[in-house]
Amino acid sequence: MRSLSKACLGLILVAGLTGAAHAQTPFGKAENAIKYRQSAMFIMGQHFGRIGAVAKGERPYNKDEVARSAAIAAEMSKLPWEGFAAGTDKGETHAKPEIWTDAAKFKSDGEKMEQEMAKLAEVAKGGDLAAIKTQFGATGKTCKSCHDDFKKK
Ligand code: ASC
Repeated sequence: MRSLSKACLGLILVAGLTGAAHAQTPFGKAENAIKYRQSAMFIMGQHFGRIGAVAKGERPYNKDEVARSAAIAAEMSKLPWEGFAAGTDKGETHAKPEIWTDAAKFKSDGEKMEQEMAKLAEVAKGGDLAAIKTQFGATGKTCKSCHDDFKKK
C-alpha cells in the first residue's frame, strides 16, 4: 500500500511537471510554434512587399492601401517572437541556432525591426510618398540585418 501511494504520488508529480512544461508554451507542439512565427512573417512580408512595389514604382501609390499594409505589417511585427520558444530550433525552419545562443542580440534586432515598422505605419498615415520610401528603406535594413545573422539561407 505504502509503495503504491508513493507510486501514485510520483505519477501525480510527473503529470504536474509535464503540465507545467506544457503551460510554458501555448503552442502545444514545436511544429505549431514554427508555423506561427512563419505565418506572422509571411503576412508581414506580403504587406511590406506591396509597399516595396509602390516604392519602386511597380504599383500605383494609393494612400489608404499603403497605410493599411503598413498597419498590418506593424501589427505582424509584434508576433513572431513568442514562436521562437525553446525546443523549436529543429524541423521545417530556417532559424539559426544563434537565435537561442545569442538571444540578447536577436531580441534587440527584433525590437529595432518592430520600431521601424511602427514608424513606417505612422509615416504611411501621413501620405507623403517620399517619406514612405525613406522609411521603407530604413525598415528593410532592419529585416535584412536580422536575417543575415539569424536566418539560414
Ligand atoms: C521583405 C522580405 C524580407 C525583407 C528583406 C528586407 O519584403 O520578405 O525578408 O523585406 O528583404 O531587406
